[in-house]
Amino acid sequence: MKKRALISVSDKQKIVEFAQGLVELDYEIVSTGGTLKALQNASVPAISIDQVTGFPEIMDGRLKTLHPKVHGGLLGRRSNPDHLQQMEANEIEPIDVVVVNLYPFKQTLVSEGVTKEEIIENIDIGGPTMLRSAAKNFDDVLVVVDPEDYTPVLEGIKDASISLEFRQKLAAKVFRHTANYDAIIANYFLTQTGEKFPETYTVTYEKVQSLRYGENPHQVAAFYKNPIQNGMSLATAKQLHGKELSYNNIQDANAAVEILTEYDLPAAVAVKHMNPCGIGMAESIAEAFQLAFDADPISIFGGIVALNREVDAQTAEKLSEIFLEIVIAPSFSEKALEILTQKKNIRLLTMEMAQKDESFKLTTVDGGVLIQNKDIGSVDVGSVEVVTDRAPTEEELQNLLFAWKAVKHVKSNAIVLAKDNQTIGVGAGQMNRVGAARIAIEQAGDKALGSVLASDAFFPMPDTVEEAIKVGVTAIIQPGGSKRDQDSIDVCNEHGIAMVYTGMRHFKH
Ligand code: 93A
Repeated sequence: MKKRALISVSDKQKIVEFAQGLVELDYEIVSTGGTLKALQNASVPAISIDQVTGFPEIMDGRLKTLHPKVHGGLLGRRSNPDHLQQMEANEIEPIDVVVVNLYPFKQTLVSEGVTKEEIIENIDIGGPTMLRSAAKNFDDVLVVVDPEDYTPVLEGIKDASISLEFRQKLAAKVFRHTANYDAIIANYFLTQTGEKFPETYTVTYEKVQSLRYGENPHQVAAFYKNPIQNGMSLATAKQLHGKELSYNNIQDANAAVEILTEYDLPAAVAVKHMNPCGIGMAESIAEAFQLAFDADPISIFGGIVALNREVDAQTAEKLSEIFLEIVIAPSFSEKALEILTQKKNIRLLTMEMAQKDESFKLTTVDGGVLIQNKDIGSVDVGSVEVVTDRAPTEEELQNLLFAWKAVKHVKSNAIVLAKDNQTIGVGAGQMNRVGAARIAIEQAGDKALGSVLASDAFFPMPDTVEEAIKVGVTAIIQPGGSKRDQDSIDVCNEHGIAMVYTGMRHFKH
């Protein structure tokens, strides 16, 4: 009796060659509707699945292969006489090779203008069932889910070199694949029903690349992407020039673009160790970068610069004067590229910088993960509350909001000093608030006179306000909510300082 291969694939690439190869190795091919047509069009001999099942494909293809003649042929153990006897009694012929790839659920989900009905129809039931049956019986059945395996499988059959280990590897691939497939479907249903935190949380990430090392050279690392995330993502950013991204590069670049999503006007940010060392906003992107650079011309060295407008030649000239790890922007003008690509070591990336939907952030702790939605909270002119005798001037208010957007992205405890749409001092990641303020103030130096201050969380005592007033800060923005708020307000009032509350804090640990 001829050996049998069942082929049922959505992605029909390379399938004709593979099937032809099996025919040449004396296999009989059984196929479902679309696959059969593709094979017949290419003159590859094949019979239809209904010839095996004796049952038509019905319900628009929802029922094609879900039949005991198929699953008996996949699950029956060739080494078990009872199974063999039962197969014979029920006229079940063994199937020796199964080639299946599934309805493109993920691609359908992220395609534009797709309807719910189309999404649901792309949930493959028969395909995973065959894959799982065959994978369970990997001893007897070769199961091929990945087109990359077509050639090795053909060659292995040809020279009879297929080992049990190889079969089991193919089976493992199947269970990984169907688990991922189901997880994506489950996540889709969860988002549809609004359920955020189910009893178990399954996330499937797909490998983008192995990284040379992690945060340090003695750590191993890889980059995985969320396959169904739309919009802005480092995983889909386009690299135009330079060496491969490192682990730290990816984290820093991500931090940089997240900061930029806060600003609508042309803005530039320089990031070091995931904190902004300079942010500038201006009429043109060249001016914005100049501000970001001048904010802290020392820390920017070896940093990552992100810009939210096309990089033009003028900006490129300026960028090329310093050593930078990465420049990332929505696009680069031709001239800008010409200038920047002369630098061998700079990495140039393009990426869309629209704010990400309501995606979740995962943080690992030993033995588990913490999940929360992203901090997409923001305030505007209308939602801040003036708590001092003096209200901020129009200009102060603009600067306060600019600084507030910046401080949200600085590691807590965070203090930012700003003036004229430029950060002039950033105090990050200190264990006490006044410590962060001191760092920001010291960095601002003379520029602190007439600046504004933003604090990511409330002042537990008035010491930060006192330090700020000493150097000439004129207005302060903070969430409010401390037991000792009044002490800070009193100090402000004594000195004619304006203070506003946001009612929202931005811890970032
Ligand atoms: O709708 S299904 O879940 N019902 C089935 O019985 C079934 N059997 C195979 N989808 C089913 N398939 C899938 O059809 C395969 O996984 C494959 O993706 C696709 C191939 O269909 P066609 O050969 O008609 O293009």
